[in-house]
Amino acid sequence: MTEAEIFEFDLNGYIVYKDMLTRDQVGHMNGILDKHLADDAHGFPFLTLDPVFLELMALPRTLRIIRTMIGEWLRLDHAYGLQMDKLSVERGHVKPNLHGGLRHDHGEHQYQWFDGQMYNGLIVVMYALEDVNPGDGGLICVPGSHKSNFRFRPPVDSHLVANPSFMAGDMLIFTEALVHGTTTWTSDQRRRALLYKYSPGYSAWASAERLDQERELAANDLQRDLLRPPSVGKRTPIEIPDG
Ligand SMILES: O=C(O)CCC(=O)C(=O)O
Repeated sequence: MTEAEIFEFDLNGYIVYKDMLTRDQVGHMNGILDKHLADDAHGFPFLTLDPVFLELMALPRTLRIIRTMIGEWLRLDHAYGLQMDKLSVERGHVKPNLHGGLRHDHGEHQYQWFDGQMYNGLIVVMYALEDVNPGDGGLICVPGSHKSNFRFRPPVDSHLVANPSFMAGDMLIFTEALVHGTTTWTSDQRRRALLYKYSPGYSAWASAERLDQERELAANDLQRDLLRPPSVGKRTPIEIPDG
């Protein structure tokens, strides 16, 4: 991460990186998902649908960014996709909410700085597979709330709440220490995003068995390393290739 990116992430608790995926990559992933997802899919598993999704888990450029956020032992904790459209709104799949935020003990949602280095718990890497235009709804957050000293969740329509827009192929990263959630999807277009949630190697939010099937499918050492269950003793850093 550049100094400007670190400043932005520290300031807001989230950051958008443009054009992480090419149009072709987005089209390819959407094609796979179109074949597998029901019309009214909302939250969906996707990692085992095609090798391309484990490759995306191990994208070197992303790993280099989140290494700055959570350190060299980073691991994938869990992943799921989100899809929203008029049908899912009609069926009540999308319940406006804000959640997350710092915990009294920091725990797996930590956001701390020590000696010029940030320490995060669970980090969400969200790749947009469809555009999110201003005012469309979907992901909302309270910028800066990951550093708040006061436990408070404003209403979802508060002036404190942002609804970041970002385009298909872009990546948004936020810390779960940020107060965040979802608001009603208002666009005629579909929302579709892939969420990869990474943790420091010593920490787990989801149970480690949840990734057993992915461990069997891992195609190389990097993917296997990222899928290791949480531990401390003798844990080795992730080796991130160039590219
Ligand atoms: O993107 C969204 O709509 C919400 C995501 C979320 O709440 C989460 O990742 O914890």
